[in-house]
Amino acid sequence: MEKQWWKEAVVYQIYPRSFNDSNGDGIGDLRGIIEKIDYLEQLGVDAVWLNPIYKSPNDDNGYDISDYRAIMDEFGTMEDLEELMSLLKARDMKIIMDLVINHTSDEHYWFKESAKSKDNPYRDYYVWKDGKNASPPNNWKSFFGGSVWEYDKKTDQYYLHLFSKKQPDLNWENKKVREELYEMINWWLEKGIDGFRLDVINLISKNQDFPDGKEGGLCGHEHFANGPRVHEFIQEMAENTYNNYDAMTVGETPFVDKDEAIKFVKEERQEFSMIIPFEHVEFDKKGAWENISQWELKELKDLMTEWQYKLQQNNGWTSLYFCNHDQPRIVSRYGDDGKYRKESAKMLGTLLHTLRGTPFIYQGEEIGMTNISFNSLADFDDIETRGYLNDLKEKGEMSKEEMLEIANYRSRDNARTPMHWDDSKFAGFSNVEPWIKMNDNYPEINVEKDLQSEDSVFKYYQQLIALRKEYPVFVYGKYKLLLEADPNVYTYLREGEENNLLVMLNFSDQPVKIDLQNELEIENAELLLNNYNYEPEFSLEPQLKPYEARMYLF
Ligand code: TEU
Ligand code: CA
Repeated sequence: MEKQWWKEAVVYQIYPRSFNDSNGDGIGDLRGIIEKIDYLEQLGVDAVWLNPIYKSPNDDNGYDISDYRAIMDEFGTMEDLEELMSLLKARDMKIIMDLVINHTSDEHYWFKESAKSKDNPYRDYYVWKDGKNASPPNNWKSFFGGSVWEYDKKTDQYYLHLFSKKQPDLNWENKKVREELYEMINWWLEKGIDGFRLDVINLISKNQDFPDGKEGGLCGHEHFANGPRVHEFIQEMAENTYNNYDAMTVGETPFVDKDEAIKFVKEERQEFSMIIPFEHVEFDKKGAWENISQWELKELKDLMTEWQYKLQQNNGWTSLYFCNHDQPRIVSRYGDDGKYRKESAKMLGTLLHTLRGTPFIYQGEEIGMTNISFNSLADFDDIETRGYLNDLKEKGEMSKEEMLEIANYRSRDNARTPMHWDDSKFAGFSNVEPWIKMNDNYPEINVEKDLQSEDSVFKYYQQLIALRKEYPVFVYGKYKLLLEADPNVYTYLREGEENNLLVMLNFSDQPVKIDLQNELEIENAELLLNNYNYEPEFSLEPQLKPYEARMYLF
């Protein structure tokens, strides 16, 4: 396994809109991030990934870009970004930008031209099709609800948008489009960016027959996810852009299973450093957003394990995450956001930092922030949530209360409410009402309070990051599952050249005893870290407290 800086790094994800507002307009911004560089350094992270900060009408909070080479007005200026970059560099921190090239905004110059007429030179930059008997060209469904086709009266054709109708898909079949994008990517690399997180990058190649999709799941995905030319396009892009730099690339890839994943990340193929897998954040939906299903630890263990084995056998790397700006908060989803909030936050943090891959911490996770509980459907801001709620309303099978419960559990807004810095009004995020409702538990859960507490989640994350730097086994060790059948405890080894790491994670709110006598032949091991304030002696039959996490070295 080749050594790479991005394998050794811990990445901190910043959702700029909700991180820190420096100029009192209720919207987080670049200068707000600059103000918090000390905080990032204190945590010990090596890189930050910024969600899109480019010029955008914000139909999907920056994932609809109208100018790839300009900064969103609310976030500041190019000078602010350059300052942020040089300040990060001075502290040895890398900067990763979001790269959204499956689609643009409908307000991008290319699309505005494209929509003008059928013979406009930019027409083929996007996917335009005739309808079928006054209906859309096919039955594909958008990620945000409804059809992927929007009818345009002026030219009497439909354009394709896998996301909102203000996010038309670029036509990657067109070489000119690809060349324009590569030029733009190189422009950013030349500016000194250390890498990219490539948004829905496995959706760029569509089946050019545009056949109807099978019903069930997101209709049509078999024709637009991992399409016929996807690897050809990615390899062409890689060769012409980031592979000429020491860049980190993270491909965001919905609808990719572990076999498909290898094609994107097998080192020899030179496509991406790593991908963002989805199965472990989808398995509890059982196919539908509105399913609040019970899930079993066994399922999560099996999934993680299959991926870990597959990737290490095939010389491939992955990103590790349990939350981001599209997902609910981790303690509310995989842990306990009540009595054991801090214990479970630390237990999940342990999982994040000890699996094989590059950990991504999502802002607020390091203080154990929880899901929201909005009182009204009108409080939801996210375009995906509103899309799904619309579909549910149209079906008419659910009460408002049920829909509210689901949205509070599932909505992307859970991760998008402002960061809690202290217990002052608006949580130190801003001095005016923020762009989205606050999570009302900020007086109890905030950075200042966490840092003052005996059992700080932040300090535990700090320790995890420091340990990961100290022992190569965290990065390069081989993963091996132990006690496969145990329904409550996730136990595994990382086997390194110099030493081995043993991790035990109790996912239940009860004390649980495990028996490792048939798994391990050791008598002693050194406790590296645990999440309760005591030092458990090493034993092959340990009794774990609720949500206890322990790490031993031997
Ligand atoms: O997300 C793509 C994606 O797969 C999501 O739609 C995800 O499945 C869903 O949100 C889970 O609830 C990326 C970005 O991360 C997201 O914020 C954008 O809205 C989307 O692409 C379109 O650019
Ligand atoms: Ca601001």
